[in-house]
Order: sequence, then structure tokens, then C-alpha cells
Amino acid sequence: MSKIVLYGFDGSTYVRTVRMLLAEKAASYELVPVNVLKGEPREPAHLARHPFGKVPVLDHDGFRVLETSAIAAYLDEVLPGPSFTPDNPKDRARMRMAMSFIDSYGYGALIGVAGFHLFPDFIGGQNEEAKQQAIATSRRVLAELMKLRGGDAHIAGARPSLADLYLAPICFYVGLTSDAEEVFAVDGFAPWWERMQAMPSYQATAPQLG
Ligand SMILES: N[C@@H](CCC(=O)N[C@@H](CS)C(=O)NCC(=O)O)C(=O)O
Repeated sequence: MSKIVLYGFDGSTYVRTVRMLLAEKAASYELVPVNVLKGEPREPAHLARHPFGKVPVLDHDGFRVLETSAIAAYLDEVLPGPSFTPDNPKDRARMRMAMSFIDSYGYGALIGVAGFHLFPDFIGGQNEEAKQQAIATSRRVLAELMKLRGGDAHIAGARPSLADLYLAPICFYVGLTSDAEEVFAVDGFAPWWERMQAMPSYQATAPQLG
């Protein structure tokens, strides 16, 4: 039996992406706590695992993988169970575009909105102007992601892919705020969000808040 160790904490959206995938694959694993809100990723013990002080970090049978896109692609390939990588080049390109949009433009903006309400210290305090900018950017990113989705049920096709597992955990936090209605008022977002919230792997990985 192969051994999977995941460093991170359940409050991290990127860690939840990997946890959703592991749940979908019915894989057992050990979660070693590294609390982002307490600054633990920046402590020497974790910097030895990840030079830029981020979670998640994955160890699989002694092989270490850093960065969520690499971790998710690796686990999707090596673990049995349903695939979260589309079976054709165009849909794979849509998935990768979406993941890059989220990494490059979406995560910071959406977490900027959520952090304003839920964890202001983590984002450097409550700045109303920064929040308004984050709302505008979040809406642009969600609009582009829903354009990529087009008429499909999920971002890169009929089945959920890694792109969907990337976005849902971030939307979870925005959904807890009074700005959710405005951020989520994007064509095509509501049915996608309903489908994601209904996924058992989404429900099984909800962070323990408070
Ligand atoms: N590029 C990294 C980003 C991961 C990331 O930003 N993780 C956040 C938690 S969701 C983190 O570790 N933050 C710690 C910090 O910035 O101090 C990846 O793809 O894994």
C-alpha cells in the first residue's frame, strides 16, 4: 500500500483542491498540520519542505511534489479511480487555461474579498478600495472561467476536472461573505456552483471553521 502524506491544513483552498481529489480517488492519506493563518508555512520546518513557504506539499512513497497543479496532475495520474484530466487536447487546454487564470488572477482577488471579511490580518488589514478592486477582478475572472465552460456542465467539459477542484474551494470562502451576491452575479456561475456544492468530495472536505 503506497503512503501519501499531505502537509497543509483544512482551511487552505489549495490544500482542499488536493483533498477533494484524494476523496474522489478514495485514497487514504495522512494530513500533517501546517496552519497558514498562524504563519507556520514560513517557519524553518516547513521552509525545508517548500522553499517559498506554501502549502500543500505532497510526499508519496518518499517522492516529494510541490505546487498544487503538479501535485494534482501527479495524483490524478498515479491513483486509480475516476480521471480529472479531460481525454482530449482541447478540453485539456481549457482545463489548464482555467487553472492558470485562477493561479495568476483569480486566487488573489477572490481571497482578497473573502479575507476582508473573514481573515483581515492575513491579507494585511481591511482596505475598502482594495476590496472593491478585488471584487471587480474576481468578477472578470469568474466571467472568463464561465466563458471557457460555455454550454458544458463543468469548466473543461461534461465531467469535473482539476480546474473545477481548483475553483470551488476558493468560492467557498467568498460564499460566506456579504459580497458573495455581487461577486457571483456572473453569467453561468450559479448552475456550476450548485453542481460543485453538491459533490460529495466538496462536502467531505469542508474546513472546520472557528
Ligand atoms: N503556488 C502555490 C500556491 C499555494 C498557496 O498560495 N497556498 C497558500 C494557502 S491556500 C499558502 O500556503 N499561504 C501561506 C502564505 O502565503 O504564507 C501552489 O500552487 O501550491
